[in-house]
Amino acid sequence: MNFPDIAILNQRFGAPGRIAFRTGEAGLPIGALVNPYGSCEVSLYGGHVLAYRPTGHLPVLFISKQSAYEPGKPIRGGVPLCWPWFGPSPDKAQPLHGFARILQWELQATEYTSDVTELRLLLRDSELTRRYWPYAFELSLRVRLGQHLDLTLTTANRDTRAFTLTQAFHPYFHVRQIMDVTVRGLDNAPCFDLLTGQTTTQEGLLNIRSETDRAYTPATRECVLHDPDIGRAITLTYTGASRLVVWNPWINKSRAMPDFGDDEYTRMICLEPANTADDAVTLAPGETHTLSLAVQATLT
Ligand code: TA6
Repeated sequence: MNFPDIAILNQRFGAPGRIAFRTGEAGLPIGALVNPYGSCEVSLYGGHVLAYRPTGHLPVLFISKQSAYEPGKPIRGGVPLCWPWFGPSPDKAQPLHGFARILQWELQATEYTSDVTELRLLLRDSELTRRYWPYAFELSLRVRLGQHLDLTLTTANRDTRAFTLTQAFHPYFHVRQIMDVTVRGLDNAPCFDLLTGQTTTQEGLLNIRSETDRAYTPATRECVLHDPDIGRAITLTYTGASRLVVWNPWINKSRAMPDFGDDEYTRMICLEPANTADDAVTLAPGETHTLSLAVQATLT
């Protein structure tokens, strides 16, 4: 995979003290955004937010110490983008969670004000993408670092045919101890358990006590992750999707994942705004759809 020249990226898109590009693990080009409210890092490979740290906080996102950083493999942690399918591909023969997170994205623009630092990336259809999915599209990601972290993923149908997609932001949040955290905002939400195939209703706060892989349909597009050990609440507010998937691999699945430490399940939880199969998005030629997520951390 040919990565862009870092010196040229800094010359064209850098801004001293605010935006800088560097070579990360395995030579991946990374954009580092800074402003008075915090910092974040974005890999151009995969359009992948790797890190987010508000000023005065511990890191908000989790990255596995055993993650792969090589073309064709997703980075394990941060905010993987699941697009144009969430989960297995319709024909079960393509990469899990789509191809957007395993391709190199184009850097479109950067800008900053006193309060916000922004980076915009673009993925267009190509001969390579058409091997996975036969449609013309433009997929843009906007990362805005301000008093919170704003992610915006916009799909444009550039084809002559309609297409249907499923998608998700798949953030891995860092927690001190999974057994101590709770998730608020899912009370009374219908819940489809992907492990059992059963549909239930969430009663009260969500605790994680075993492998968890559930798609909730909450009444509101907001939930709060409470971590009493860190003394922090992380609020997720999202639009463009009606499902929230909650995932923790727990012990056995952790041991089965080569790019994930056996005990790393204790220090992460995925809370994923998603258009799942029963909430898929169909776009006619020329139509667009936006999935957005705001992440705000507050000390408690
Ligand atoms: O979001 C839940 C899920 O679909 C799980 O079923 C599991 O596959 C998880 O995503 C991990 O996905 P990844 O591709 O990051 O290993």
